[in-house]
Amino acid sequence: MTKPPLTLYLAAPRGFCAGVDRAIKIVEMALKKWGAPVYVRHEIVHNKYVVDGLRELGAVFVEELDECPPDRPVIFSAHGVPKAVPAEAARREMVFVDATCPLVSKVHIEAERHHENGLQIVMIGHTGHPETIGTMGQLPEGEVLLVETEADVAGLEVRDPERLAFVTQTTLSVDDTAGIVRALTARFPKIVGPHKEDICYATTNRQESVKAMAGRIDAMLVVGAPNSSNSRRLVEVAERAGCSYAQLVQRATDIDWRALEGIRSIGITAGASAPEVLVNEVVDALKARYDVTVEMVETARENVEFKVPRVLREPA
Ligand code: 2E7
Ligand code: F3S
Repeated sequence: MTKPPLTLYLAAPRGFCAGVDRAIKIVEMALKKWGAPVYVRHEIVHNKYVVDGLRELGAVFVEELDECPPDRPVIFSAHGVPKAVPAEAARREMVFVDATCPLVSKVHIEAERHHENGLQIVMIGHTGHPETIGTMGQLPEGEVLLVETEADVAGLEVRDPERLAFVTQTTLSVDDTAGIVRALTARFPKIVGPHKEDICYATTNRQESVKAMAGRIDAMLVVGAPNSSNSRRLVEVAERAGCSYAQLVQRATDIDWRALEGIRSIGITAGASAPEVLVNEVVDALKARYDVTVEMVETARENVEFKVPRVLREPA
C-alpha cells in the first residue's frame, strides 16, 4: 500500500536548553563522583524519560529534603529552590549541589536586589510551579505577590504602589506576559523591572519557531511532559498562531492517529526538557505511516553553554 505524502516541518531550535544540559550533567557527574545513591530533590527536569534514565544509574528522586538521608549527597532541580532548602541542607551538614539554571538564579538575585532597595515584588508566574515556589521563596512571606493573568493585576493589594518591582518565571508565554506587564505598568506606573521580562532565551526561541510554522501546518506535535511549563506553552502558541490541532506527546505511543487523519503537513517541536531521541522516535512513527518530506524551520541559532559547578569538575 502506498503511504500518503506528508510534509514534516521540524522546528529549530527545539529540545534541550543549556540549563537542562547542565542539570543532567550535574546528576551524572555526582553519581560518578560519589556513587549511588545520589538524591535529587524534585524531577531534575520535567521529563519522565530523563528521570527514569538517571534513576537507572542510581539517582533517587524525592519531593522534599526530609526524605533524604543526611549522609548522601542531594541535588536541587533545575527549577530552583526556596532559600530555606539549602539552609536546611547546610544545617543537616549534607553535601548538596544546586542544579538551578543560572538564568533562574539571576532572577533570584534580581528579586533580592529589589527587596534590599525596599521594593515589594510582583512575580508573574504559575501557582504551584516549582520555579515560582523557588523564586518567591527567596524572600520573606508577603514580599512577593503572585499574578498569573491580566485580571489578577486588577485585584492586587500592594503595600505602596510607588515602591514596586516585578520579576517573572522564565518559561512563560512571551505574548501573554507582555499583556500582563502592560497591565502592571498601567496600574503602577512607577513599577520597575527587567527590560521586558525574565523569560529565557530558550523559551523565547522555541516559541518563535513554532509561530513561524503554525500558519502552514495542519497539525503540531510538541514533544514534552504534561508538567513541563515551557512545553505546554508551545502547544498554546501553536494554537494561537493558527494551527487547528496541537498535541503534547511524551513519546510516539501518545500520538492520537485518529486526530491526524487527512493531514498533509505537520510541525514538530520539543520542550526544553525533551531529549532528541524522543523527537526521533516521533519522526520515525510518522515515517512508518506517511511518505515524509522533512523541512527545517530555523528561526534562531543557539550557542549557550553553562559550566557545571566546580565540585563536580574533573581536575584539569
Ligand atoms: C528549569 C526551568 O523541566 P522543564 O520542563 O521545566 P518547566 O519550568 O518548563 O516546567 O524544562 C526545563 C526547565 C525550564 N525552566 C528547567 Cl526554571
Ligand atoms: Fe534555564 Fe530557560 Fe532552560 S531558564 S533551564 S535555559 S528553559
